[in-house]
Amino acid sequence: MTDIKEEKFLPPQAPVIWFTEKHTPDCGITFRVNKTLYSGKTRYQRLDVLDTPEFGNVMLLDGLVMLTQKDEFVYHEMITQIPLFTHKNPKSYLVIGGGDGGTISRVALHPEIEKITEVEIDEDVVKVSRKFFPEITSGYDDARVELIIGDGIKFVENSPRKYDIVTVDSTDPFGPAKGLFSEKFYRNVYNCLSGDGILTVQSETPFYDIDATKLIYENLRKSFPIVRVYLAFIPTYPAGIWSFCLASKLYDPLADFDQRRYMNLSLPLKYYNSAIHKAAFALPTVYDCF
Ligand code: AG3
Repeated sequence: MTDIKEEKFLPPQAPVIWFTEKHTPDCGITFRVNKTLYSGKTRYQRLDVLDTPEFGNVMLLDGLVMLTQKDEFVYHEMITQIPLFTHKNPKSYLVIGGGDGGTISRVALHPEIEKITEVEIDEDVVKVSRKFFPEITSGYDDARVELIIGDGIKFVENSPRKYDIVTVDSTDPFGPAKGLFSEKFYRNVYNCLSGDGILTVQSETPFYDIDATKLIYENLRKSFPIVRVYLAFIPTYPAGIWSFCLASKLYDPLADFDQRRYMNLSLPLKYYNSAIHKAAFALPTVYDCF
């Protein structure tokens, strides 16, 4: 029998700090924290950046995990590459929200995109992200990107321009983002899209509360003829399984997947590929309501 090593029981050198986001009243996710890098209150929300040993820098909005350096690529690739490789000839892209830059940076990988517009309500999210997440905010330096600090809800009410793809990269459907999930907002987005346009939105985890995802899906169905739910594995979001909705006027994400363009471009992606494009739309039996 080996001796139990005494060092194991010595007190640690530095205080051990842990952060927990509760996903339900009865469970959550916990990170050990090296240091708090930023804490502040913006005009709209509380904003924190934590340095963690397992996930790198972690951004919280109102105490909820928005992204981590280690797994942000899954969300940002899946919300952008699925519509980009479904649309036949995408040239213009509108992002509502997405102040951390992860979404526009993945859109900017595409040479066929001529113009990327981002409408973010909270300028502080952009500034803090540029400082603490430099590798995902590089898109802001791309000449095709235009950043508008403003309210996405109002923007789509009055936009004279049409876009080939719109992505709503928002927080959860309460607080400042609530209006970004309504039937009326989706109708306005529909009107901002060109005749063969596509919208993608993040639609929460179906695992704890399927009704949240269902409501988003049903609100989209009121305006769009084609709405498909797809899933991705995101370790730091509630339940680790996350849903997105693709709403489309014409293209079907499976029938119209442009695999040839995907192969030809050979972009530096880490999660998305041809097999994932198709597999992401396969849903577990309990979610067959979509
Ligand atoms: N937006 C969706 C994050 C939702 C996470 N919810 C939570 N942790 N309760 C992410 C923004 C990334 N650009």
